[in-house]
Amino acid sequence: MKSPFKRILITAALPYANGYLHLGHLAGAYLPADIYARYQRMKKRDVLFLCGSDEHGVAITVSAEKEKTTPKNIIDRYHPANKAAFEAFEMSFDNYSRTSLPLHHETAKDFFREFHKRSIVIDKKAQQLYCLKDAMFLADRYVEGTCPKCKSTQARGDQCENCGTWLDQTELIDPKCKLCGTTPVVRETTHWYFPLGNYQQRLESYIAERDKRDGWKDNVLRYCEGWFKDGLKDRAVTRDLNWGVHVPVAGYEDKVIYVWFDAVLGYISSGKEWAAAHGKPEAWKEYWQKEDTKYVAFIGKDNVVFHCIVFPSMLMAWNDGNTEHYVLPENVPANEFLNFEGQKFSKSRGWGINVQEFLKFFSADMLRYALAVNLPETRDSDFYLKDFQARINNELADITGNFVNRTIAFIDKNFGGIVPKLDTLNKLDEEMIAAVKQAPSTIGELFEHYSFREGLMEVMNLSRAANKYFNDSEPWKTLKSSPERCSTTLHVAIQIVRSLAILLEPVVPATSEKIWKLLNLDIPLREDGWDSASEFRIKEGHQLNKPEILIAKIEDKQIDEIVKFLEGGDKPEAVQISPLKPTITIDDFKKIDLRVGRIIEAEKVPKSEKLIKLQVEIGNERRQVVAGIAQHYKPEDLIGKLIVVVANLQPAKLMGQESQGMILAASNESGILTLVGVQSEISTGATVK
Ligand code: B3M
Ligand code: ZN
Repeated sequence: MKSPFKRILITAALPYANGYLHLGHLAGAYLPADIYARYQRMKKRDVLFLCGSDEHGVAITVSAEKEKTTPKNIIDRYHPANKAAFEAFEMSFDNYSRTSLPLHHETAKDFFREFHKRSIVIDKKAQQLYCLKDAMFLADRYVEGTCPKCKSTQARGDQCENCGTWLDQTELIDPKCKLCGTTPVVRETTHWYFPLGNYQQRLESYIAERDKRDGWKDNVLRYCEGWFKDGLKDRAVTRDLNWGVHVPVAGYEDKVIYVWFDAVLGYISSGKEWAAAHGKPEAWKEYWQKEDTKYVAFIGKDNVVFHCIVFPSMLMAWNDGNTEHYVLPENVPANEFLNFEGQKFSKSRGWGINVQEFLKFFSADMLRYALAVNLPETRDSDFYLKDFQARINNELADITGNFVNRTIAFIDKNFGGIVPKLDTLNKLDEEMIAAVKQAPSTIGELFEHYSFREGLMEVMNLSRAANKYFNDSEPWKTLKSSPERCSTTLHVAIQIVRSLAILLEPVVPATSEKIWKLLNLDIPLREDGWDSASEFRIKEGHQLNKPEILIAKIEDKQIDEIVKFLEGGDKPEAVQISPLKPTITIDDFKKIDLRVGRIIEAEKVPKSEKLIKLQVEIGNERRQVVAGIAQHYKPEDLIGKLIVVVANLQPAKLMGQESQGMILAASNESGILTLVGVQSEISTGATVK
């Protein structure tokens, strides 16, 4: 990192909360961002790492329509699920926010108001596609047609996924309504336009300057050059939709801000949420508004234009009129795509595997390792399960795992687990020591420049060298023939075990922790810091813990199981439902009086993290029910919901609150919980049987 920076702000693209995250997402923006964040923290740098769900736009409303539900239901399903998937994958976000938060709406409106006040955005009459049958303007993904550039027939109203062009919907050839398939008509409406063209020159020099300083990726630069060559134009930044951030200008409240124009600001809102949660509401400004912050925005390649052109120009526009200046990205590392078993991930074709599912079969570290060695940094790459198995077994287990294990086991067996003495060095020792000394800076340099794949390769080279060193030193022979030699070899080897734990942490944090535990060191792993990997910090005479297998190999059977799962065959053990309870008779069941109720009041039980106190209407009766759902629902979102109550349950007291019944909820092993409701409106008090 160049010296002018005091802190690092890292963001990773906000995934749409309209589907589950899959491995392709992880390889695109998230794993690289996490490796970078963890590495920088190990370097003892002041890091803020932000992300969140993108919950607006037509991506969400279309999903809702497909499922005949509300956009709110869609985001309330996928936001918590994706947040949990990221946690399971050990993403180290400082905050994972969501753009439906009022805090974010305010942030987006502030920007819009500012642009409106200074007449940066201008309202113009626009010809837009309108579907007579559905009686609506067809914003973005509501319309599909042929791309004027690459002639793909599946271009959407705002973007062609095939060639990445950001389109104006009226440019589409042969447009069709996505909802009913008819050809829309052109109608006049009014929209607010952001004058991207006014910023072109500044954007060009901004990118050239940052590229010179921090080395931008070729793929990103080429995209931007393409944009500049075509010339940037005014872009409509509002839409005739109901879902999103409403335009904060009198007379335009029925329109919303274009999803990309609010989503990129979600990074800022996430910082605000983080600051508030830490009781220092202004702290986000340290990261966002001090020029000695290095801001790095990790994305997938399809998001380049929005992060390299739209977002910076919005920040420039804001900065021009304010004394508080936002930092612009120092770099926007964008990855290409990851394919799965030779084909593109596709939600519509049901191809691929989502993160939570994968992690039921294999550990997060295994997945992190296999993705990291194969990141699509410069071109698309492929994820094959067989390849995954080979990588874990032949590399992580056979090289790193084996070296760690044989070193600790040898010391355990022959030195009672006590680190032996470093005696006179020979040439082999000296070469090995030189390699360890060099490793943190070589690998660090690669991570610093977003070459995570190569950085990891260097860590593995060090593992390989360490294994070879162990072999060539033949400690099992010198144990008898030359005890000082033997103790020196093992002393050097155990120091390398410690170095590897540090150098591997950004990629496989749980494995690193495990190694650290085996080493039985007092200082926590992350406190020792990256650079200390070049030093010998384990003292002679230090007691190690008993050896344990670090990485279990993946058996063919396990690969067969996941393949079967992918093919939709028998569900393997990992995803089987919990065992059923003993059979009951219909009379047993009839003892339970289940009723439909409506939640009319809801509040959190003070001092409890889990409990919510509900007032439930059941016919003309009103009950107080205390439910353990506070980690899944916000009280205000519960009001009005029709639910099912066990109405004849003996009352009980929970945290001092009387509960007169129980509400039904479904929950699975990964802790996801949803209330049981009824499919359509019915009067409360109705029996459920
Ligand atoms: N939600 C697109 C995507 O998920 C979009 C990214 C927003 S980043 C501010 O690929
Ligand atoms: Zn239509």
